[in-house]
Amino acid sequence: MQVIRYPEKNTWNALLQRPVFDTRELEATVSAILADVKVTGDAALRKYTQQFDKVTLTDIRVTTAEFEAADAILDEPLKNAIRQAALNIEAFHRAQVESVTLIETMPGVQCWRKPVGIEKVGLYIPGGTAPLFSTILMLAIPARLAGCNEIVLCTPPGKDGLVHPAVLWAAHFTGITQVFKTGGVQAIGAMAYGTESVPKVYKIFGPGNQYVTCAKQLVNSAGTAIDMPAGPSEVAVFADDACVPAFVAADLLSQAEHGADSQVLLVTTSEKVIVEVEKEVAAQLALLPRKELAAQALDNSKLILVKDRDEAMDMLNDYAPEHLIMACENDEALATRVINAGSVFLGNYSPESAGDYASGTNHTLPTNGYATAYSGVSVDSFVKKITFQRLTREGLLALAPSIEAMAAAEGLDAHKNAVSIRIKSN
Ligand code: HSO
Ligand code: ZN
Repeated sequence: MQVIRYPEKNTWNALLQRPVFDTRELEATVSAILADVKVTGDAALRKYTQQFDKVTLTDIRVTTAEFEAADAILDEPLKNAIRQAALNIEAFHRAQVESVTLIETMPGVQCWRKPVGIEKVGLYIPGGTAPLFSTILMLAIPARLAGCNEIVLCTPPGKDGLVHPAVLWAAHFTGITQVFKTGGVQAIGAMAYGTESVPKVYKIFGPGNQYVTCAKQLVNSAGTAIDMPAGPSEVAVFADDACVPAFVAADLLSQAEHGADSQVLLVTTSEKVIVEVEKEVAAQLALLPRKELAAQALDNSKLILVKDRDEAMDMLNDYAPEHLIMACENDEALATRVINAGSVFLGNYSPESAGDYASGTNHTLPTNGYATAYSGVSVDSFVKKITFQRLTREGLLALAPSIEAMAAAEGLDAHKNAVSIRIKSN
C-alpha cells in the first residue's frame, strides 16, 4: 500500500482516482453475444455456457430435484445463519415499504401516490471465485416486500454443471423458484429479451464482472431498467487514535479480498495509526487463503495522512466511497458531515462484514463515485410510484383560472379547453 502524507488539495483528484476500465473494447464482443441471445434464445445460452463455463446444459432451468439436493447438502448452521441474516434484512427493509398518503392540496383536489412493485425483475448472481449467495438475500427480500410478481434468477453453473447449493438454498428460502443456469453476458441478454426458458423482465439487478456490467449498460440503453452502474467494490476508512489498528486492517483486507480490482483507502489524522495498520495488514494478509487477490487490490490502495478531521471529511466526501467506516472519536458527530457515501459503519464494532451479510442494511451499493448521486438498493429500487388524483367539480372550478392562464401562456389551447369545457357544463 502506498503511504501519502499531507497531500496538497490540488493533488487529491489524482490521488483518489479509481482504476479505470475502458469497456468500449468489450462492447463489440458483448453486443454480439446479446444479439445472438436475442435471435436464437436458448440455443445461444447453451452455446455460450459450453464455450465459457465448459458445461453442456440439459435443463437450463434448475429442477425441483436440484433444489432438494441443495437442501440435503447444505449444513444446518449455515442455514441458520442465512435465516438470521434474512430476518434482519427483512426487518430493515420492511420499514421502507411506503404507505399511501392522500394529500388534499386544495379543497376538492386530492392527490396520492401508490408504490407498485415492478412486475417482473431479474437477479444476476455471479459464479466465479466466491458464490455470493448473500446477494440473493439483498435483492430477493426487498423484491418480495415491494410486491414484485415474478422474480427470475440467473447464475452460471459450476464445472460440474450444478449451481452452488447455498445459492439454490438461499433462492428457495427467499421464495425464488425460477433459477436458470446461465451466466455472464448471455444471462443479461436472456433476462432482457426473454428466451424459450428464461422470462423477459423489466429490470435487472446484481453485480458482475466488466462483461456483465457492459451488458447491463447496453440492454439499459435499449430500454431494460438496471439497478445501477456497478464497478469494483471499495471501502474507505477514517481512523484516529481511538481506532483499533488490527480491526482497521481486518476491514481493509475484507474488502481487498473481493478481487484484484477492489480498492481500499485509509484516511487518518495519526501517523501512529498508519504504522500500526500497515504492520497489521502484513500480518493478517499472510494468513488469508485469498492473499494473492487481496495483495493485488492492496497495490491500488492508499494510506493517507491528513492534517485534521475537516480535511479528512472533505477528502472522503470527494472520494464518495461505496462503504465508509469511521473508527474515531465522536464518530456520530463527524458522521453528520458525510455527504457522499453508499453505507456508513460507525465505531470499532461495526465492520463492513456486518452490512455485507447480516445486520440488515443492503450491500448492493453505488461504487466508482456514484455515491455522489445514487443510493444503494432498497425496496424503492423494486417499485414504481404511480400518482393518482381526483378533482371534484368545485376543486376544478377553484383551480381553473390558474390552469387556463398557464395553458394559454404556453400556447396550448387544447389544454385550456379541457378545463373550460368542464367548468362551462353543469
Ligand atoms: N462487499 C460486497 C458485498 C459482499 N461481501 C457479498 C461479501 N459478500 C459489496 O458491497
Ligand atoms: Zn464484502
